[in-house]
Amino acid sequence: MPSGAEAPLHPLAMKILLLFAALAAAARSEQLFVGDQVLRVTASEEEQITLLRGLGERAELQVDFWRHPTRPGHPADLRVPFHSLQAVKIFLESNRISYSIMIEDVQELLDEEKKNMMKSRRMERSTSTFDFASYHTLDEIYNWMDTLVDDHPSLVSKIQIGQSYENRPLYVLKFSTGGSKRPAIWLDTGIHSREWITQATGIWTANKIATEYGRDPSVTAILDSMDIFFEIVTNPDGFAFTHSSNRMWRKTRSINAGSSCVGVDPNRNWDAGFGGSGSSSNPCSETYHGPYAHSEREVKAIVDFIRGHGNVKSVISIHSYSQMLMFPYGYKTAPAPDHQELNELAKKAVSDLAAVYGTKYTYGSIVDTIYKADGTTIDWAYDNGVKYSFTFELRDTGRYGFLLPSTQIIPTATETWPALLDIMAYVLEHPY
Ligand code: 0X9
Ligand code: ZN
Repeated sequence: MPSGAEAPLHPLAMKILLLFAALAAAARSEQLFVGDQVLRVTASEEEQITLLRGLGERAELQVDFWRHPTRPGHPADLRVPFHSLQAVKIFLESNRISYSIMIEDVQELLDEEKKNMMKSRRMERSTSTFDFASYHTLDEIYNWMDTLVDDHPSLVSKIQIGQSYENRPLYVLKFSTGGSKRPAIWLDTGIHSREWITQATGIWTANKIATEYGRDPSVTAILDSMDIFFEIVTNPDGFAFTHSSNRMWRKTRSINAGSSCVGVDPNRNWDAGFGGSGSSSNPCSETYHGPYAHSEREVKAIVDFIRGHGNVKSVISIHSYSQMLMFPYGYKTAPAPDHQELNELAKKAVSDLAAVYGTKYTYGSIVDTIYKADGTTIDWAYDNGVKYSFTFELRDTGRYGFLLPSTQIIPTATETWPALLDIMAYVLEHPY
């Protein structure tokens, strides 16, 4: 066999492997999504939007809003469990709300995802290399971080900024060529655990930063004067849970007093318009803001780190999906004092992103581009003196949503890279 080539697995062997995986999943009480569909729903008038929001309030239906309804004509994506499909479809039809089926069977995509991870693991074992084109578990990612540090000891180090609710270490990769408290750029991926394309893009990007230093003049200039801090698995408890129990988990895993529902939305937990109408006070909601600002250890650790550092110039927080590049504010409609400048920079970044494969991003303030959202990372950063605060929503626009196939990891990371470089190079050239 030529080196690097994979022995093809016999179809029957693959079936048996999958069967074992399914049995193992059942034994671990992994949630299955057999027959669940993702519906793309487009309201044509304001009243229908109110009706759609009402669907989300009906706890028994367990509708999971992958993308929330915003304005008439703008689609919302709803994951509807098999048991409520009929009721939801009848509801939509009787209210003349048009919809189409984006994902026929969520479990089929999950099976495919599992199969690809198993394939990649065999490949990694035979070649002893890390597969950037595959999704990985928390342990695999944490191990990979050590490899990156080992391979680039004079550039990359690993620091721990705290512990998660379930006591997992919160690791940050530090890229630095020296100095102390140099101006810094903060990057985070995976604060919403189910947005797997973001952690995967984070891994590729961190590797790219390490390998391009000394080669790419732009990366070299950035790291000759600034440090980069990169938290790849920002919500490790949630991420571990997406692998072990529920692939669709978004929030943290903290226990809520007086409720059987678990978790806080870590992108509603920051002290920036905390607790307003762009978040929920219901612990069962996917946008639950938590009992108080920075209640989540995962959030507090970053707050303390950025405050303690004192010289962070840019915060870039990476989510999926929808293909957007946004800046403050999300909690209010008033434009940020730096709106024009941030808008120009976003415009350039999305144009350079599109130049790679033609992927189109929209851009603007959070509230103008997507919806009102209180207590988000970048609003907090901006209000705490970090002028260049941006947030990405990576691929796609809803064909696969949070279940983006791993074949799109490298293309997604590759096209995002010039946009990130634009922002970082701009920060370097515009000290403030
Ligand atoms: O609702 C959110 O937190 C973000 N969308 S997501 O599907 N990733 O959950 C939008 C809020 C503002 N955008 C970002 N901070 N990325
Ligand atoms: Zn998100």
